[in-house]
Amino acid sequence: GRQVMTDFPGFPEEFAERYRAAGYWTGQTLGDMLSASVAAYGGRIAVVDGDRRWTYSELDFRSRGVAEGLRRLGIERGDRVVLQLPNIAEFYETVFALFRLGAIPVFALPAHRYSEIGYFCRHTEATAYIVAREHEGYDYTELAEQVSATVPALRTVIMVGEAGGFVPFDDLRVPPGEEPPAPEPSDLAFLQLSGGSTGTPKLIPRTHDDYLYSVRESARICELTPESVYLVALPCAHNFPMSSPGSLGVFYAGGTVVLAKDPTPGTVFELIERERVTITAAVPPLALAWLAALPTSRDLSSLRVLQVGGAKFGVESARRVRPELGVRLQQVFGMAEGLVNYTRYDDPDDIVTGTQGRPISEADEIRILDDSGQEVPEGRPGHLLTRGPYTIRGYYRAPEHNEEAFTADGFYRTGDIVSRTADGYLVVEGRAKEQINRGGEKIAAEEVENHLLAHESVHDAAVVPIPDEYLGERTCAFVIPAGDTKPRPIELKRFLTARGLAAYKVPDLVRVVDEFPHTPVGKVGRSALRRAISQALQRKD
Ligand code: J2J
Repeated sequence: GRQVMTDFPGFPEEFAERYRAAGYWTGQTLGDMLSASVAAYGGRIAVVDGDRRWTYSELDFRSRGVAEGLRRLGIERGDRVVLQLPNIAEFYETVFALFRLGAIPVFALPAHRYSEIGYFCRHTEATAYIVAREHEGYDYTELAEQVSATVPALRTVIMVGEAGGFVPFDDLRVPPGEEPPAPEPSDLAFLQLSGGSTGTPKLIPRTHDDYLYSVRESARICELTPESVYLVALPCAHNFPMSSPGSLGVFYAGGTVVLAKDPTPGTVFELIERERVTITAAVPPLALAWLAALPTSRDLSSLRVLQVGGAKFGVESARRVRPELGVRLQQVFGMAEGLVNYTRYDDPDDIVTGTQGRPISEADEIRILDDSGQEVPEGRPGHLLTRGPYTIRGYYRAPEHNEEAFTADGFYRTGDIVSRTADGYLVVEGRAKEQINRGGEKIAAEEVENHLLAHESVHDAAVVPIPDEYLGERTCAFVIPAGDTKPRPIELKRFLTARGLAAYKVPDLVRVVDEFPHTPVGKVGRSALRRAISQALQRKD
């Protein structure tokens, strides 16, 4: 079935017309984009995964085959398909197959477990789940069994590798069939994950038109060419390595995407040397881990650009990149909801190290407001709101949350506190949303709190960030016991893991307390809790 309008608020027609007239939206689909690159660069290498090297023509042929395989399994236009693959070439084969069919990938991460995957499947009424058998020592069989046993709408589980009782991915590899009718460029292309700040994860509906605009402009800003070799060290399904400029930017430009199976310096440096990688992207702790592994006997001389984003890269760290790694730093402040900011290659050093960049587009509307909704003076911190040609107007199937997260005139409340320089560069100063940014991995406080509240010995829970030298932030859960038995921290952590919560969301610290501080309006005083735990930890040092 086709998407119905009520699934999410799209761009108002007046804006869509404006974005088309300005040439931002070109009427191409992501499948068309690949076809254009096949026509121009067919014999060049598109994807490298270990010993596998696929040209553009091969990637295209394979994805057409997989599209036919999926069609034979009954997957059709508009169907949601939860995709949970590590950094392997099958990811791109499948994504383009789904784009061609007009089916909607839901981009889960390898770290997700039953709590997340079950929710994505149910909330989107997914008909299929595609997962790899093993990654980083974890066997996904049990997860897949649990999901297929508990989600009635799910008809098919497809597994890459030893598939057991599931459909082996190799079964999808049939000769391409008749070209399926192309999706509309204004259609929903996929659902991306939001870092979120609410009890349930939010899904982000992106259209072909809007996403391709951000991909094309990102490729231009990052000067990608057919000679570019981009290393995917972050999880390939995340918005940053997918589109800023990421793998899709590289496919648009005719370059080569190299997949790293893990982001350790050993793996990454070896691939940079072997594949002559020119650009890669990292979150701050990863960039620091790479810097800490220097000097290396590997030849990193091909590398030109290190992009860092996903969390604040402190100015002291930022200053180390060029002298120590010998490459240009590019800061990237983006969000899967849309808006992406880059420092530009010709920016002076103090902008590159001291800001998080400026928006992709002159059509990105930026508002920085104080608590009462008034514009703040230049250079002062305030709430960042944004609207533009590639920023969503609402989450998927979340009408109530959309009332809060978007203004009546369609601005997205990012929850980030930023200031703006005279030249229009943004500096991330903090956050107003109840979220922990654990080295780029986003954790919604309320989601973890809800899981804690399900424990019989927990009366109340508040999850807050605590500063961490390496990760930027870690997670601390404060809990008030129910009755006389104090729950033990290790027991609560095991409880969350057993409930199928992704490991990165399990609190690093658990503190059992008698009560929470409260704000004057009676809400839990999160900032007081944050201060209390930071001070207690400092006293310990
Ligand atoms: C501080 N905070 C940042 C930065 C993101 C490119 C790059 C990153 C993402 C991403 C992305 C930050 N400094 N440089 O999608 O295309 C925090 C902000 C933001 C949230 C979005 C992309 N870069 N952040 O990180 O959807 O709080 O996207 O609102 O995962 O990460 O998270 P996410």
